[in-house]
Amino acid sequence: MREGRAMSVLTTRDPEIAAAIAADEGRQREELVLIASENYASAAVLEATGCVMTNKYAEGYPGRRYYAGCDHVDVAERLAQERGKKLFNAEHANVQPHSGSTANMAAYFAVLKPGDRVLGMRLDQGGHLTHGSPVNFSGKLYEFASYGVDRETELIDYGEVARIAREFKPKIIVAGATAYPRVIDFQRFESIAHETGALLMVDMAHIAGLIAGGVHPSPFPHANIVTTTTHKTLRGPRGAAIFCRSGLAKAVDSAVFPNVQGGPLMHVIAAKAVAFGEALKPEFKTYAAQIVENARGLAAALSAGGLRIVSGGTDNHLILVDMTLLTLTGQQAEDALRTAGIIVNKNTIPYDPRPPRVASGVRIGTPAVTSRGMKGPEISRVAKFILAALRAADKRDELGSIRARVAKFASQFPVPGVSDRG
Ligand code: DSN
Repeated sequence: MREGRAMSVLTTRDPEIAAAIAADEGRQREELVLIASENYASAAVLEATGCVMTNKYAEGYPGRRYYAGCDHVDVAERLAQERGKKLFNAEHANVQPHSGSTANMAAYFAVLKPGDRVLGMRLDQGGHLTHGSPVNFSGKLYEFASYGVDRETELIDYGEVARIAREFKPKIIVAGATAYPRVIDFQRFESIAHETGALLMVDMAHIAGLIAGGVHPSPFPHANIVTTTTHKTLRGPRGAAIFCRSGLAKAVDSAVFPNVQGGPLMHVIAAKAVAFGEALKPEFKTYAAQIVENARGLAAALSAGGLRIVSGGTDNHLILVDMTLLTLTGQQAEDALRTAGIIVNKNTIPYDPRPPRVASGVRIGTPAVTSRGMKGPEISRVAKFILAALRAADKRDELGSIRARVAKFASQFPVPGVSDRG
């Protein structure tokens, strides 16, 4: 067991934390993790994340650090950079951002001045806080306009993107989403950016693993800057990276350090290198294709069970399910599913009359269950559990008995990186 030695030390020295970690391992084993942005990192990624490189200060970049003793962390960071560039066919990689938000902040700082105009996707139709929400630094520092999806098709309205871009004249157009189940046409975004004199930034955090696996079109070479997290479909450690064309390399690097961050997390950078290496292997393509096949299978089964799937289906790792037909809110659906051991998040649907804290839908993703080895037949079981829990939303006893069945079912699948060595 990977955790054997480390956990025995922790169990003795800090039993409270050891117990909390063990309990979360149990939760991850017994529940169905269907949060679209979560995944299971491999044993190798976990080992690197927990390694001694956490002890090292390495402000700067490989070969030009502000501290001595960086030879070995330089090896790790160079490997992460090289593997990341190869994986995404990018000219330059910065692997230091601690999170998706700091990656987006650094990307903006690299090319914008405060007050500059940016066009991004509406948060309530699938965007992200850092794409211009007024409660986020992005909406406070820059002047944002936003585009959304068509009311009928629930697909990105590229005509609207072009219309707004022509009028608003943003310095950057941001493409990328956290709750959009369809292919994003980066080539189309590029031509709109080109026509209106904007730069194109792509936030590929959710779909990076699908792009790496060749099952979603790549933002390269269409975008000027591409940001990503490393822990979602990519299955790496919690963190982020920025890729860009060579011409922007200097601006991006100095935006990350020293502008936004100080010392990089070298243990996490080592783990990013491991994850990029894993994603370069041929079997990652099979994994990425299975994520999408599972999401499509889940959408079809839930639709056959009477639920409305936003946009009629999915092309990627997630589905948005409208709970209105069941007369449940997104919050009620999330609660019922959680009680049954099925973990999703409530989510607004396009043109949602309800606020985000209540919402009318749930977002369901397949990356984590795919990492546990689930395929078609298991996804049918998952859909049956979901439908049963939603129909029993106000019956706690029934939800409790579904929870027991879910735990028995889920426990048959190893938790990657913990109960196996995968
Ligand atoms: N919080 C992430 C998600 O769940 O989509 C985005 O940062």
